[in-house]
Amino acid sequence: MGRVLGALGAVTVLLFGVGGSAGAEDGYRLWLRAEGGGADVTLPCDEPSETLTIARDELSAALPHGTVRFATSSCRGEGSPRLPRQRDVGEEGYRIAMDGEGYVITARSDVGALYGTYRLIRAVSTGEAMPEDGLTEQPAKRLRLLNHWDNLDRHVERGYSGESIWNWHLLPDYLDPRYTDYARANASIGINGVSLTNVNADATVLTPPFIEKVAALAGVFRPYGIKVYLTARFSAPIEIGGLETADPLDGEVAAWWKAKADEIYAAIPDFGGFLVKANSEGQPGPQDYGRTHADGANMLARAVEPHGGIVMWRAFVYSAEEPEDRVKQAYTEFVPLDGKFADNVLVQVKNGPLDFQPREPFSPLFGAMPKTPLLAELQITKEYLGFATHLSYLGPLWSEALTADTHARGKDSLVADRVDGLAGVANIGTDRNWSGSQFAQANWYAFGRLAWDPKAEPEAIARDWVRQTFTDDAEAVDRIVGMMMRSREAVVDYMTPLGLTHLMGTGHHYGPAPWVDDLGRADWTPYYYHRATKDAVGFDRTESGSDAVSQYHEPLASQWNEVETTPEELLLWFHRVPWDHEVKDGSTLWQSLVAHYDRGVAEVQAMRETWAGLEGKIDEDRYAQTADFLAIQEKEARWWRDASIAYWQSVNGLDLPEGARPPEHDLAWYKAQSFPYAPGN
Ligand code: BDP
Repeated sequence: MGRVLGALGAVTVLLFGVGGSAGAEDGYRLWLRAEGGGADVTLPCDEPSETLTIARDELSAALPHGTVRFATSSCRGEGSPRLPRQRDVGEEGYRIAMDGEGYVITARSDVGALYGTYRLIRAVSTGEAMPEDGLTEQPAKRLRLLNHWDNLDRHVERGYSGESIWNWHLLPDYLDPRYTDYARANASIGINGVSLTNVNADATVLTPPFIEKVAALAGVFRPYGIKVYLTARFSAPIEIGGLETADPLDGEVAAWWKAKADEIYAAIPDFGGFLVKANSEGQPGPQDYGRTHADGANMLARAVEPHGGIVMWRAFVYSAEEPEDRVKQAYTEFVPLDGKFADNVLVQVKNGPLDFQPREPFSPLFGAMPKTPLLAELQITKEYLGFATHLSYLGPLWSEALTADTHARGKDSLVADRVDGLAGVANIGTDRNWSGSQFAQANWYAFGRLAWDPKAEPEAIARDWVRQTFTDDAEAVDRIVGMMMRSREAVVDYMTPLGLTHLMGTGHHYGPAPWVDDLGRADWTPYYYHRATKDAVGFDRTESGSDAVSQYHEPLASQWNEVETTPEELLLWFHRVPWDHEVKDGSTLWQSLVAHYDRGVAEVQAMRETWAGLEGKIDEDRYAQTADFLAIQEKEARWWRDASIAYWQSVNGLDLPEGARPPEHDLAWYKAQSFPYAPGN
C-alpha cells in the first residue's frame, strides 16, 4: 500500500498565464513550476554546503507547507536520522521517508540530497504515492551527460532553438543567470556532466583565455553536481601548440596533451575529461598518421588519468573511401580494437548504426565489444525528425534502443545493461523556452530520466513531464500523454516507414528528397539507402547482400536475414523487396507503404484535434504556440507523404492503391520546391 506523498497538499501549479516570477507562462520554467513557499526546511549544520543550501531553498519554494529534515555525511546533528547504506544509495542516491514530523531526506553525499530534493518535488507535484517504507533510489548509470554541439561563435550545429547559451564573449566576467537555471534544470533530472562544445571541434577552447571561461561555467555547475567536459580537436597540438604533428605515438605530442590536461585541471580540479570525434567527416585523427583509434584515445587517456578524467571516443566514423555499406563501418573499425583501450576510455556509440534516424535497429557494437566500456549516444535535438517544430516524443525511440536485446551473452543481454552511461546531443539554446518548442522540452526531460534509469517506462516519464509542465487535470494529462506516445511512430510513418531511412533533404535534413542521387559521396544520398527501381526497393543487408546482418548475434542474424522473420518496421532496412511483395496484412508492399504515409498524416491530424480540445485547459501562450506548430507539422506531414508517393510512382510506375488520394502536385513540383528556410548545419 502506498501513501500519497502529496499528502501535504498538491503543489500549486501556476495558473493559466497569470502571475509568477516569469510573468505569463512562456515555457522558461520548464518542468520546474511547483510553487509553495510554505515549508519549513532544516539543515542540521551551521555551514551547509552550497549544494545543501540549494536543496533547502528549492524545497521551501516548492512545497506549500510541512517540514523537511535533511542528513548527509557533511551535515548532520544530534538526533539526525541515520544515513542510508552505501550499497543502497551509492554516492548519488538518496532516501526519502516520512516520520511523524514530516519528510526526511538522507543521503551520503550532498548531491544525493539534492537529487532527493528534486525527486520529492516531483512526487508531490505529480501526486505520486510513496511506499510506506519510503523511497530509496540511486542512478543506474554513473555517466549522465549532455553533449552540446555548440560552436565558439554561438552557432549550434543542428540546433533549432536559437544560439548557444554559452556567451563566450562575456565569460568569465559575466555569469548569465541562465547558466544557473540551466544547471538547476539538469540537476532536477539527474544530469551530472556536460560537454560544452561541438564534436566538430575548435582547438581554441583549449587555449588559456577559454580555459578561464570554462572554469567560470564549471563554478556555476559544481554545486549542482555537474562536471564540465570539452571536445578535443585531435590536431590541437599543431593548431595551438606549434608542433608539426599530432601523431599520438610522438613523445612531444603526448607531452603536449599531458601539459594541457595539467593546465585544465589546475583551473578546474573536477574537470570531467575529453570527448573526441576523430577520423570522421573530415575531422583529424590518429589514422592521419597510420595509427588506430585506440592509439589516439589511449594517448589522451594517459593525459587525464592522473586527475581522474575520462576520454569519450566516438564510434561514429566514416572512412575516406566510400564503403560498400555505410552502416557496417563503425563495427568494422572498432571491433578489432576491443580490449585495446585504456581503462578510462569509453567508446561512445550512437543508438543505431547509421545516424539518429526516426527508426534504425540498435547498433551492433553494443553486442560486440565486451572488453570496452561503452556509452550510448542519443540525439535529443531532432535533426532527422522535423526539428523543433514537429511534435515527436523520443522516449519510445530511445527506450526501443536501450531495451533491445543484443543476445551477446544469451537472452536478456540488454543494451541498457551494457552501457556505463548515456550521452544526449542537447536541444538547448537561447530561445525563451530553451528547446525551440514546448514539447521539445519533454525530450530533454526524458533523456535525463532515462540516463538515470534506462529501463524506465517512456509513458510514465511522459506522464510526469506533463503533470509537472502543463496541468494536473487527469483527463488532459491522459490526452496529452496519448499524443506524445504515438508521435514518434507518426513521424516514422510520414517520413520513412517500413525500414526506409535517410530520405531527408540534402545538408539541412529537413523535408523529403528521396530523389537525390548525385552528391559528393554515394552514401550521402537518399538513393543509396532506398535503391528503388521499377521492380524493387530497399537495401539488401542479408548474407547475399552487404551481410550487415552478420554483425548481430544469433538468433537476430538469422531472423533478420529472412524477409519472413524480419519485423516489418525494419523490412527495407535489411531487404530489397519487390513492390508486389505480400506483407503480413495481405496487402502489397506498395499498398502498405501508402497506408503508412496516410496513417502518419492522420495521426498528426488527430494530434491537432486532441490539442484543440485542450484549449482553456493549457495556459494561452503555450497552447497557441503548440497549436500553430501542429498546423505546420500537418502541412509538412502531407508534404512528406505526397512528395514521397510522387517519387515512388515515378520509379515503380504503379497506380495508387484504390481510394488513396493522389499527391497534390506532380513530382517536378516537389523537386523544384526550394525548401522553406531551414537552419543548415
Ligand atoms: C550527423 C550530423 C552532423 C554531426 C554528425 C556527428 O549531421 O552535423 O557532426 O552527425 O554526430 O548526424 O558527428
